[in-house]
Amino acid sequence: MEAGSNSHIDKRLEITQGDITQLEVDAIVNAANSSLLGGGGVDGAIHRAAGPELLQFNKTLHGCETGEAKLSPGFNLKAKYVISTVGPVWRGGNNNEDQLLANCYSNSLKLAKENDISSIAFPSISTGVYGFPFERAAKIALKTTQAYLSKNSSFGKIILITFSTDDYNTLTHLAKQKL
Ligand code: AR6
Repeated sequence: MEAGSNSHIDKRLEITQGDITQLEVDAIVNAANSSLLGGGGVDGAIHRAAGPELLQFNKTLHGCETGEAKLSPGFNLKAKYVISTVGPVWRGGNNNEDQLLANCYSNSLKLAKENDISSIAFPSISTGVYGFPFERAAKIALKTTQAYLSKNSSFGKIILITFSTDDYNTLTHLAKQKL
């Protein structure tokens, strides 16, 4: 699949490939660490694109627990908001990683709803530095977001964005299967 591909799984769930910092949505989700003060990967990219005000603002949030989510303005991003969530570090799969990852998606969506956000983009939380196997994480992302959309008929759109083409192909393949 070429860069810039995208697929609509249903009218309100889109899978795409690229850089989350470029998306024009109400909120982009950051795969942060518990300090909320920046890092590498998608976190570093979001802080660079949002500008130093994001770090200054996040200092007022006093961190975030694994599976929880916190809201910040988008500053220089096209997105109005950044929702930071902290994914679980993969420790073999028997340490509540699946539930904690599902919580990242559902708590981010809960925060979105509370703040009149109706379009949101998620990166593949925990699947980089934190080592969560991509396919297992992708199934959780699909299941949680699809369940949310089916219960929230007025929510606008969820985008799942992957950075690599391989991840994009895996995610679209899984999305076409019945989970
Ligand atoms: N747009 C979309 N996805 C991206 C981008 C981007 N610009 N950059 C990377 N990804 P990671 P984690 C993908 O490591 O595993 C940070 O240092 C990447 O290919 O960013 O949750 C934090 O501060 C991968 O699929 O997040 C934490 O310390 C996915 O984003 C720690 O890493 C997540 O990879 C969090 O680790």
